Amino acid sequence: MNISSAIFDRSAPDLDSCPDESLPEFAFIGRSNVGKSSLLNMLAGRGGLARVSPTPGFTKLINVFTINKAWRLVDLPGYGFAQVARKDKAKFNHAVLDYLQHRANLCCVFALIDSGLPPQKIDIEFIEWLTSNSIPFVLVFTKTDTGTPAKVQQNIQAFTDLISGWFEKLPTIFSCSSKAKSGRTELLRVIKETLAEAEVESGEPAEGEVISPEVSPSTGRKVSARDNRGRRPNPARPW
Ligand SMILES: Nc1nc2c(ncn2[C@@H]2O[C@H](COP(=O)(O)OP(=O)(O)OP(=O)(O)O)[C@@H](O)[C@H]2O)c(=O)[nH]1
Ligand SMILES: [Mg+2]
Repeated sequence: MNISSAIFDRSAPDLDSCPDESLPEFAFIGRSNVGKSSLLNMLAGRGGLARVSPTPGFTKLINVFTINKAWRLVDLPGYGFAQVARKDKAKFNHAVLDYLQHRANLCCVFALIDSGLPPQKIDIEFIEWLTSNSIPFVLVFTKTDTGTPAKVQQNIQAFTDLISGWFEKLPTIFSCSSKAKSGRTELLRVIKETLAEAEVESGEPAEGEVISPEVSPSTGRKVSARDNRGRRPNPARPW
C-alpha cells in the first residue's frame, strides 16, 4: 500500500478529545518501550512522525495521525511503567482503556510484544483483557533484530502456548523490527484488507434499509464515542 500522506492530527488526553469517528482507526498498544511509536513511523514511512525515546513511558497521550486522508494510526501510551500492578490485573492508563473499549471506529489493535523476552505476566494479562472485551487485535512481536531467529521463535511459541486455550483460532501473529525495517509489508496488508472488508460490508444499503444517522433516536443528539459503552467495535460500520 502506498502511503501518500501522513499528518499529525492531535494529542488527545482522553477519549472525548479524540477526533470524530469518521475515519477507520488502527491503534498500537503494548508495554512501555516495546516499540509502538517506532513501528508507527515505519508503517507510515516517516521517521519522525511519532516521537520515539529510549525512556519508558514516553508517549503519554493518545496521538492521532491521519494517513492518506482516509484512515488513522493511533499511538497509545504504553502500560506497565510507573504504575502499580493491582493484584492479578494489568493496570494501565484509564484513557487508553476507555479508548480501546469505546472507540467505535477502531478497526484493529496492533498488540505489541517484545520478541526478545520470554512471556511477561503483564502482557498475558493485557491480551486476556483485550480478548475478554472482544476487541479485534493482531499480535505483533517487535525488535526481532535483538535476538537470534531461534530465540525469537522460542519466545513467540512460549507466548502463544500460554494463550492458545482462549481461542478457537489464534489471533494472527506478525513479527517485525523497526530497526531492520522488517514486517512493514505484512502489517500494511492487514490494514489494507481490513479497510477493504469494511468497505465491502458497508456497501450500498439494501432497498428499504434505513442507514442510521449518527443521532440518537431517543435524545436527538449526535451519538458520541462515550455512548458506545458496551458496544463492540464493528469493522462493518459505514464510515
Ligand atoms: N533494536 C531495536 N530497538 C527498537 C526497535 N523499535 C524501537 N526500538 C527502540 O526502543 C526504544 C523505545 O521505542 P519507542 O518506539 O519509543 O517505544 P514505545 O513503545 O513507543 O515506548 P513508550 O512511548 O515509552 O510506551 C527506542 O530507543 C527505540 O529506538 C526495534 O525494532 N529494534
Ligand atoms: Mg511511544
